[in-house]
Amino acid sequence: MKLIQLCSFLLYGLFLNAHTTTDNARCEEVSNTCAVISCGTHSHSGFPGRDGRDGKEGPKGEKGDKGAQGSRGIQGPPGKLGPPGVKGEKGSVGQKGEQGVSATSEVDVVKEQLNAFKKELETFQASLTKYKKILLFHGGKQSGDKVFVTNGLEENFENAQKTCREAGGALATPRSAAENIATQEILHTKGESSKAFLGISDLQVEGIFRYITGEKIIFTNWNLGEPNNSKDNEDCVEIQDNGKWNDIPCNLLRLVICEFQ
Ligand code: GN1
Ligand code: CA
Ligand code: CA
Repeated sequence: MKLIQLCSFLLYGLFLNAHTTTDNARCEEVSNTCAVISCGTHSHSGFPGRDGRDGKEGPKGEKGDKGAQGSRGIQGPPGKLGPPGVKGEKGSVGQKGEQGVSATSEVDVVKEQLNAFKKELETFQASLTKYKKILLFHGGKQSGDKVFVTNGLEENFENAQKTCREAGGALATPRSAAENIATQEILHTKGESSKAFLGISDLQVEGIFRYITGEKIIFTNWNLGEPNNSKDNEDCVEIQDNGKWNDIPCNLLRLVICEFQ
């Protein structure tokens, strides 16, 4: 505002002195400061005015050319493992190894072990034969590998079974006519009409007799009309002095005959 006021003031002064002075210096002085001033009289052309103000900002220019490559950035993290490379060439032959243990000496070691085992087995068989002889000496009867023997006592089925198991054997279980005869011969050593339990019962399923091991029986020697499950209470089996079998109640007392093999 002050500059405009000054210009207006000076223009007014020029207008008053325009016809009285020939010196244009003052006009020139003023025109150096004001935007548009026409100096001099109407009959003479004045000094050229000053340049105008800057125009409005022009429209956005076209995209410039691609700049020069920037400086190298810092190293990134390591990438994923690449695919396996091409197989390399075959290496040179290695050094000769130490001499191995000969195959024949290994066989010899096994042979020695086998011979030692055979000797142990022979010793064991000898002692078994010895104990079987002792059983036979005590009234035992042999059939095949089995030896049947009694302790001379009468017990119920459960206790008779337990007695034989604790002695390392099992309740007499004849699986053939020969074994049945051997069992019958034990009875004869205890006098007439003696009877003994066998290791057979139908305790699990009525009417289906099985060995106490759970297997189905493969040999029977039932008396005529047996087993009859008399009074619906006969699940154990006795062998009578004639060698025949009869089902009886398990709580009755019978001679204990065990088998060892
Ligand atoms: C005996 O006593 P009785 O007849 O009910 C036997 C049964 C025989 C039956 C044969 C405990 O029964 O096992 O099947 O004779 N009972 C006993 O006649 O020995
Ligand atoms: Ca029965
Ligand atoms: Ca019966």
